[in-house]
Amino acid sequence: MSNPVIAVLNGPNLNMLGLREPLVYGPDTLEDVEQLCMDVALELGVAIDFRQTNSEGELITWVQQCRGRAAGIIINPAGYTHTSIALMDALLSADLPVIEVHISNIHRREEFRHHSYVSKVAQGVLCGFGIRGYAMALTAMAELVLDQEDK
Ligand code: CA2
Repeated sequence: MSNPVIAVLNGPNLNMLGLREPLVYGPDTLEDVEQLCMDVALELGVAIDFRQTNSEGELITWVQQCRGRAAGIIINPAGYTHTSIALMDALLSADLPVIEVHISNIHRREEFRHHSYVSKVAQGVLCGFGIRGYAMALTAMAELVLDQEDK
């Protein structure tokens, strides 16, 4: 059988990683994050579909398209984390395991970043580990989806 596909979806402004605010988000670019995910996925025996968009609608369309195509969703919803009931609804109806990732520790930052709509529908949340959080999420997701395949 072919390797299960894990969607790694990134929300608005994450295309600016490494280009601005290195003190908050670190020096790595989104390309570095994608390379890290590809390396880890290869080791784990999963495939990844890595994307970034600045549009809420496009992010929601991608989540909808995961149903039947992907085995799980890793998402850094960026600013939509704290605002988007529509994204939460889409994740819920995708009926797939969801892991939420944030590069920074959102709970050490401004009050408005402390609440996440996405956490309500996520299996787990990783925040504050920098871009390593993506690798950790992939490891956790691979365990979930490969376990599921055995059943
Ligand atoms: O810590 C994270 O990963 C966040 O999801 C990043 C979002 C922020 O709104 C969330 O509260 C936490 C912001 C992404 C913007 O990333 C930039 C990176 C470099 C320069 C400018 C923005």
